[in-house]
Amino acid sequence: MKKYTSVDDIQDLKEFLELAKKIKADPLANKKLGKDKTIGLLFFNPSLRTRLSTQKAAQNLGMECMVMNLNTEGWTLEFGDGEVMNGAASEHIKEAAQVVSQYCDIIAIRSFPTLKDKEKDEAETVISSFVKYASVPVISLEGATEHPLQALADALTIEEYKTKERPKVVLSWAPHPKALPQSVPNSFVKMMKKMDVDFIITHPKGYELNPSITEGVTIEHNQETAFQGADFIYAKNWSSYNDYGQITNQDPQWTIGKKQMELTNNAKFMHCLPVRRNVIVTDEILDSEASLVIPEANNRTFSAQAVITKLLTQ
Ligand code: AN0
Ligand code: CP
Repeated sequence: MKKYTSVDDIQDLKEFLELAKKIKADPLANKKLGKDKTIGLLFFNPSLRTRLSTQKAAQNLGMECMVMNLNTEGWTLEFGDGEVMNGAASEHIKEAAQVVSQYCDIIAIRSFPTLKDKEKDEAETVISSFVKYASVPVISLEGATEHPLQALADALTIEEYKTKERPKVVLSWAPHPKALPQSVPNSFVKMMKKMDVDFIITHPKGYELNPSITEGVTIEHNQETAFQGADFIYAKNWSSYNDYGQITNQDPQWTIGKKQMELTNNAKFMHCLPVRRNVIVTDEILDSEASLVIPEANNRTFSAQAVITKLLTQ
C-alpha cells in the first residue's frame, strides 16, 4: 500500500481487519518495525482522537512522532500552480511537501473541507497535493471528502460486536448547530459497501450524500422505518451536499433517543465523536450499555497501527 487517503485504497478489507485484530491482541508485538522512522502529523483543524490514537499507534511500532498545527504554527501555503505569490501565502505546497518528506517517513494530514467551494473540496486539494509532491506515503487524518481511519475503526468495531453473520446497519443523520463535513459518512458508506451487512441510510430530504458514493444503497427518509430491526445505529450529522455546506434542517425529532432505539433489534449505538449530547443523541442512550463510542474510539489506535504497518511493509 502506497497511501491511505480513501477507503478505496483498501484492497483486501478482510486481511486488513485480521491485521488490526492481531495488533489489538498484542499492540507491542512489532515494536521494532518503526525503529529510527518518523511519522509527521500535520493538522489544519482540531482533533482529539485522531491525533492521540495515531501518535499512540506510531509509538506502539517504535516510531518517532512529530506533530504540527499547520494552520496556527506553519506558513500559509499556496496550492495553485503558477500563482504569483504576492498575497497571504508565504510558501508553496511544492516545497513544503518535499521538505517534510526529508524529515518524515510517513506524512499524515488533517484538512477539513471549506464547505463553500465544492469543486475545491471534491478535488481534495490539500491531501492530493501532498500525495503529488511528497516523496513518502501519505495518510488522511480526515480530508475534505473522507475520513478513512475512522471508517476502518468502525468496521473493526462492527466485526467485534456483531451477533449475526449479516447484521443490519443504519447510518442515521442527526441534527447539529454547525455545518459539518460529509467526510465521515462518505467513508462509512464506502466501508459498509465493502462489508457483508444489510445497510440503510436514513436522512431528511435535502441531505442526500454524493450520489456516486451512495449508488446502490437503500435510502429511507422515514427514520422510524429505517430503524426497524437494526443491529447497529451509526449516528452522524453532515451538512447538505446538494445545497453545498448549508444547514437546511435542525429538527430535534431526528435526535436519537429511547423512542428510536426501541424500534431496533436491541441495537448498538455508534458515533465517531466528538458528539453533542442531547442534540445528536440523548444522554440516556450515550450512557447506556448500548453505546459503543468508547470501544470505537479505542479501535482508532489499532486501525491506525494497521495502516502504518502496511505502509512500512508494502
Ligand atoms: C468533524 C466532522 O464532522 O467531520 C470531525 C469528526 C471526526 N466533527 C466536528 O467538527 C464536530
Ligand atoms: N473521530 C475523530 O476523528 O475525532 P477527532 O476529531 O477528535 O480526531
